[in-house]
Amino acid sequence: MGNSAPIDRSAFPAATRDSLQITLTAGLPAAPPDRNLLLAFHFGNRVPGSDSPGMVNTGIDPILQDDLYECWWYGGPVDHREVGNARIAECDDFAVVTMQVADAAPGGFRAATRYLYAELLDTVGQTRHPNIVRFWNYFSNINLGEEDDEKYRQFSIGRAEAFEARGLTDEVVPAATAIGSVRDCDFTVIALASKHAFHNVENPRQVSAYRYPRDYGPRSPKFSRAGCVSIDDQQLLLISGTAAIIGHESMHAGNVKLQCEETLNNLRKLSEALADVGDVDADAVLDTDSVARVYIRNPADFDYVKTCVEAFLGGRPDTVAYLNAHICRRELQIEIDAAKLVRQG
Ligand code: 3EB
Repeated sequence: MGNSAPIDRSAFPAATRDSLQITLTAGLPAAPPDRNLLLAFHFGNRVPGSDSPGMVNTGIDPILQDDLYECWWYGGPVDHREVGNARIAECDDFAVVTMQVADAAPGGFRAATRYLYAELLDTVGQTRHPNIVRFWNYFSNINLGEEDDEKYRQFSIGRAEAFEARGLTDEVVPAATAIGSVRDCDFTVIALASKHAFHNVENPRQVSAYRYPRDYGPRSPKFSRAGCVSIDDQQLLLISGTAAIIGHESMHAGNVKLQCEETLNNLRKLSEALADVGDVDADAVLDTDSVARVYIRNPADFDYVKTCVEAFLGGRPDTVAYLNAHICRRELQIEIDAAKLVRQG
C-alpha cells in the first residue's frame, strides 16, 4: 500500500488558500495543482487501484453509472499511514480515519460496531485532531432482522456503547450518515476529525436523533443533524443524512414523491439553521461549491427524484451523486446528505 515515509507531524506546513476542495467525477481524477488527496469515496463495483492512499470503496453503487468518485483535496501535505486496522490520512487541519472490517450477521453486529468504534475513536485520539466532525457508516443488510434485532438498531446500540465508554456526550455528537449497501460489502466507517472546533446544528422540524423515543430502538442514534467547522480561510458545512422525518416520525410511507418533498423541506430548514451559525446565506448552502448524495432505495424512483432535486438545487446538478442504497428505517425511500465549502474573509 502506498504509505508515505514518516514525517514530522509537529511541523505541518500551513495549507494554501482554499485549503479544501471537493470534486465529484466519473473517473478517478489526477490531483489538481498543489493539492493532495485527503479522502476519496468510491461509489461503484470496480476494485479500486491500490496505489491511491485515501481511497475508500463504500460498497454503494451509483444509479445508471459504473463509478463515481467524491474526492476531498487538501492544499498542503497529507500523511497516509496505517495503525492496527485503521487507515489514517492526516494534514494540518484534518485527520481522516477509515476502518473496514468483515460484515457480521445482525446478532453479532452490536459487538462488531462497538469494537470497530472503540478502535476508531482510539485511533482518532492518536492524531492531532481531537474533535470529531463527521462519520460516514456503510454496511449491508441494514434492515435485516425484526424490531430491536434489526441490524441498524444493533449498530445504534454498539455505537452508543462505544461513545459512552469514551465519554462522548450527546452535546458533542458529530454529523453522520448511516446507509445500507444493496450488495454485500465490508462494514465501513470513515471519521473526519479536526483540530478546529465542530459546531453542531439541529433541525427545528425534527427531534434530535439522540433524543428519539424508545420506539426506534433501545439506544438512540448518536449524531447531529448538521454542523460546521472553520479552518483558517474556509468553512466546511456538513449536512447529515436527511430523510422525510418530522418530529421523530417517518412521513409519507410508500409515497416517494411526498418523501422527496419532505426531505427537501428538511434540507431547506437545515440550510437556514446552518446559515445562522455559518458565514453564508441559506440559499447558498446547497448552491455552488457543494456536493450532495441522494440515496434512493428503489432505482425506479430515480427519474422523479432527480427532477425534483435538480429543481430544488437550481445550480449545479453535476455535483449530485445518485446512489442506490437502503435507508435505515425500512419505510424511508430516500435520504440526502451534503457538504459545502465557504470561503471566509
Ligand atoms: C434519521 O434522521 C434518518 O444513525 O448515523 C440519518 C443520518 C439517519 C445518520 C445514523 C441515521 C444516521 O434518523 C437516519
